[in-house]
Amino acid sequence: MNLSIVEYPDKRLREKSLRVEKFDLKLHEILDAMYPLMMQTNGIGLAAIQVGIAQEILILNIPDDDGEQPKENLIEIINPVLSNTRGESTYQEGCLSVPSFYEDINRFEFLTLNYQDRDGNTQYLEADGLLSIAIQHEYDHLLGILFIDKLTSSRRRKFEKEYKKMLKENKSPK
Ligand code: QAP
Ligand code: CO
Repeated sequence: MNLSIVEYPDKRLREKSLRVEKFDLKLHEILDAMYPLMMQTNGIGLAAIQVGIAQEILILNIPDDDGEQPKENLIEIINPVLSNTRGESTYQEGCLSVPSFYEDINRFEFLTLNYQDRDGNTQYLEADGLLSIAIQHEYDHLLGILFIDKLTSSRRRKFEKEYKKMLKENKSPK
């Protein structure tokens, strides 16, 4: 499967993802194609809608303290349900679908997550720190929400203007 990253302002990023019903080979092929794409593009998290697939699938690979991202750190999350959110934290986020733009975003500090793995088994995790932030960021993708939606309206307008200008300049022939 040859996947590529869907970039803002592509409307597909606004779609709501649907629950996965079948834990079949097709699902495994999607997951197996998402992982190398995320690693090649220097990502730590990727939702299926970012490759144009509107299903509740996301993968995370949070680096260790030494910055390494061994495959053991990979978490595959299907049909997530977020709960017990508490606390507050701010982190400078980015997104593979909004390349080269980073901004401080407020999120919950802690959360718990019920989800399914690639075989349909029920899983549960508790998260804080970067894992918690990454889960919230990717979970938003399933709802068609981007991190830039969380900027104040004035900062958002500034972003729209600058980002569209940047795209235009990058795309124009020399
Ligand atoms: C979401 O984001 C996230 O602009 C994952 O040029 C962000 O992997 C989770 C990336 C912050 C937690 C904290 C962005 C790569 C990767 C870029 C990413 C870029 C190259 C973003
Ligand atoms: Co993102």
